[in-house]
Amino acid sequence: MKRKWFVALGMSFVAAIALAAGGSTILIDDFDDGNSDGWEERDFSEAQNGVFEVSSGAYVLRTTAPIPITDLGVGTLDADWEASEGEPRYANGTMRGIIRANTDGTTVGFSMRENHEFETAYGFWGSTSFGTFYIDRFDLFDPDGPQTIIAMADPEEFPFEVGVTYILEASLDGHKLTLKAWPIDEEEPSQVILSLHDREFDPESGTGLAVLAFFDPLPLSMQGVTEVEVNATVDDLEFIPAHKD
Ligand SMILES: [Ca+2]
Ligand SMILES: [Ca+2]
Repeated sequence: MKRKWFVALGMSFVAAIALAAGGSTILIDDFDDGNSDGWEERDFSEAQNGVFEVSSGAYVLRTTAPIPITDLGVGTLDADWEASEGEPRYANGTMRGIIRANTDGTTVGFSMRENHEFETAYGFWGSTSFGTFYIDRFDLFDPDGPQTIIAMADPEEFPFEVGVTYILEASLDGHKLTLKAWPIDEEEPSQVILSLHDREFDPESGTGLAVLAFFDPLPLSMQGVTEVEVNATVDDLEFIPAHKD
């Protein structure tokens, strides 16, 4: 017993050093209570057949039938974590969790610094149709279209594949954005996959954290795909503030 206690103390000491620069890790949700209380679930697809389920202690966002890739809402199923709304500590930091695309065509990941008045956000995604990870800026009222992809990884080097479970780390600190991801059964890499500066959305622009599933119509249409059944799983979501309060 004594030894176990000693080991546990050593572990927490290591964790304390790792987090010394920022705040303490905040559990967003592990869904082990079997419900999605605290999440506002919204189906932005035209098809309107999306469901949000907590099954086997994880969160599943899926459409109940294939939907055409011409759907103007690109099959978007959006779950907003309500506790982050209007809380400045969530504007800078790392959102971390498990993601998996369960069907070909599904894109899944995290949206951060969401603003629900102007409908703006940064997004960090794994896309089965691009076959890799990317970061975008979302601005619903942008005349050139709501989505601007601002960084994309090389699918040869950093593949994102259907049925594979990854850990995704999406980070925002001021105007620096990074994305790190790796298959859960592999060792964590030392390097991030994507890193860039973007000045479009300030930390003051929004604080909302969300998980989303949708599809990317452009690569799908180039592949001759006409419809997608969106289906993604997320779990073990947490947030590490970039700065102490
Ligand atoms: Ca869980
Ligand atoms: Ca719950």
